[in-house]
Amino acid sequence: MTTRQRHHVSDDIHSNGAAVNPWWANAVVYQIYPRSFQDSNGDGYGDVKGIISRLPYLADLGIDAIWLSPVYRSPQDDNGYDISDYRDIDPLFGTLSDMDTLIERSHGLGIKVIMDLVVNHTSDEHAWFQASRDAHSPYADWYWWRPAREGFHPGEPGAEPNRWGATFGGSAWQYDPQRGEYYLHTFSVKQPDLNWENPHVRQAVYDMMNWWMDRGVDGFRMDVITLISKRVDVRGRLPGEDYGLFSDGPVGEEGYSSPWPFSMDGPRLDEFLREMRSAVFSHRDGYLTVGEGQGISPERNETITDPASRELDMLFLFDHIGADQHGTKWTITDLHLPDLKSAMDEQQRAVRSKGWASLYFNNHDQPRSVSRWGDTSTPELRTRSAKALALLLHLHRGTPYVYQGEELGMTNAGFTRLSQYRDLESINAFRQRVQEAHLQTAESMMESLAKVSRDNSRTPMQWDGTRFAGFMDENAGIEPWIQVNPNSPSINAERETEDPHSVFSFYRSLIALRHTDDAVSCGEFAMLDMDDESVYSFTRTLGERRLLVVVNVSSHSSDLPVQTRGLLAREADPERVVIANESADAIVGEIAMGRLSAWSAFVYQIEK
Ligand code: TEU
Repeated sequence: MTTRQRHHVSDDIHSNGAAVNPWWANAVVYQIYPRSFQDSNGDGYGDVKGIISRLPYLADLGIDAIWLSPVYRSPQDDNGYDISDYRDIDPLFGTLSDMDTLIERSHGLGIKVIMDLVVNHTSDEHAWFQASRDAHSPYADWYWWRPAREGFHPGEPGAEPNRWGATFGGSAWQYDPQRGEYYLHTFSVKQPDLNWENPHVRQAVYDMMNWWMDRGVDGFRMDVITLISKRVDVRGRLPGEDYGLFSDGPVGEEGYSSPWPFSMDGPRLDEFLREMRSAVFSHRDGYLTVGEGQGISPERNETITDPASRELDMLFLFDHIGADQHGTKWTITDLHLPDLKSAMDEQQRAVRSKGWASLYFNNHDQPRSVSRWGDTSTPELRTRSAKALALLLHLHRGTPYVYQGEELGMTNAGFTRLSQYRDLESINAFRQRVQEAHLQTAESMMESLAKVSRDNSRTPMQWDGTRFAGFMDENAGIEPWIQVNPNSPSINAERETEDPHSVFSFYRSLIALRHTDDAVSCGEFAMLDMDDESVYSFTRTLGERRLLVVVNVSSHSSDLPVQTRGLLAREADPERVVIANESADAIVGEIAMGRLSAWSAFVYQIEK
C-alpha cells in the first residue's frame, strides 16, 4: 500500500469507536472484466497477461484494489460464472503462474487483488456435479436434486418439482436421465445450485478460499452470496413440492414463478457467512469481503456489514440501481431522480453508526451509467455528465467501485442486431419474451437490449483509436469475441490519460481526494432537497469540516434548491471549491445566480 499524505481529521470511522480505519474505508476498487480488458496473445479474448501489461495504467489512475471477474477453468456458458475447477485458471485467460505474477506485480504497486467467488452454483462440468449425478455417491447431496412431480413421468412437461423459472430462461429445473431426477439451477441450465445445507459443501468452499488466500489474494467479491440459504421446510422440501398449496409463488408473465423469494436473504445466511468468516478470515488481516446482496435491505446491510457481526465487510445493494426499472429489467424507464436519491439516502442512513456501504453505478451486469443516466448526445455533454455522475457517486460515504471503462466515459454498445449480442441472458430473454411468451415485439426487445443488455458493458476496453481499440492485435487475422464500440477513436485511454480535462483525469482527482480527505471517506452523510427532480445535493460532515456536494443531474439549467442554497453564501469563495467539473469561477458565478448549468457538479467547503 503506497503511503499518502492524509488530510487526517479523525481516527473514528464509526461512532462505534473503531479507532483504526480499515484500508478499504479510504479505498477505491477497480473491477476488471478480464474477457474484455486486454488481449495479449491475439485470440480475441482478454487474459491475465493483458491485465499485467495494464497495471501501470491502473496505478496511474490511483486505485487501491482490482476485482477480477472469474478467470477460473470454465466452459464459459455464462462467461466464467460457471466454474468447473476453482483451483485452476482457464486456458482462455492463462495459467496459475500468470495469476501468481499478477498478484506479485499488483502488490508491488500497492494494489490488492480481489477474486470473484462464485459458490451459489458451479458449472455442470465441475467434478462435484458429475459425481453428484450418481445418487449413491458421497456427492449425491451436494446439489438440489428432486424427483419428478407425482403423477408425471420424469422428463415430461409439467413433471418439474415446482414452477420456478431460471434467471436465464426456461424452467429452473433440469431433468438428468442419468440420475433420473431434476436439479435446481437459478441461473443457466449449466449452473446447478450447490446445496449449502450440506456441511461438506461449505467446508469444500472454505478450503478453496483458504487455498487462494494462501496464494496471496486479498479477498473476494462473492457472487449472489445472499442466495445460498434456501428456504426449505422441516423435511428439507423446497416450496411447491407439496403442490397442493402451490406454495412456489405466483406465476409471472413469462410462465414461471421465481425461486428468488425463496433464496434471497435466506434463514441461515448469517450463520453461513459467520462460519465462512471464521474458517477463512479470522486469522488474517488486510483483506476485503464484498458480497453481491440481492434481496438485502439497507437495514439488513447494516447488520451484515457491522464489524461486530463478523460476516462481510460490505455488500452491493440493488435498490438504487433498479430505481429506473419497474417489473422486469427489460422495462426500463427514464430515471425519476428522487427515486435514486431516496434509495441512496436509505442505504447511507442505515450505516451511519455501524456497517458500511459499497458505491457503484456500473459493473459487468449493468448498462453504462453515462448512457443510462447521463447524456451522450454530444462529446461535451457526455464528458460533463460522466464527470457529474462520478462526483455524485464518489462523494457518498462508502467504498466506490469503478468498472473498467467507466473512468473513460465509455458508453453503451449501440448494437442494432441480435447477432451482435453474446450474453446468454440477452439472447435467451429475446427468445422467451418475443418468440415464446409474445410479451414484446422484436423491435421493442431490441430497444430493451440496447438500453439494459449486460453486453453494453462488455465491449472491449478502449485503449486507443486503432481498429480494435488497442484491445487486441489488429493484425491477428481474427475479430474480438464481441464488437468494439465504434466510438473508440474518440473515447479511449490514450487520448484521455494526457488530457487534464478528460473523464480519466477527473476520476484520478476523485480517487486522490478520497485518499487525502477523511471527510470524503468517513464524513456523515445528510441528503438535502430530496424532492428536487434535477438537483442532487447533500453534505458530508466530519468534526468541524463540512462539505456541500451539488450535482445538476440534468441536461438543462436548474435553480439551486432551497436547502442547498441556504448553505451557500451569495458571495461564494472560489478557494472553497474542493473539486468541480468546471472552473471554480464558473461555479461561483452559478452560485451567485442561484442557477446551475446543465450537469454542473461541485464540492464546496462550507466550514473549516
Ligand atoms: O449476477 C446475479 C444477477 O442477478 C445478475 O445475473 C443480474 O442481476 C442479472 O442481469 C439479472 O437480470 C451474478 C453475476 O454478477 C452475473 O454476471 C452472473 O451471470 C450471475 O450472478 C450468475 O453467476
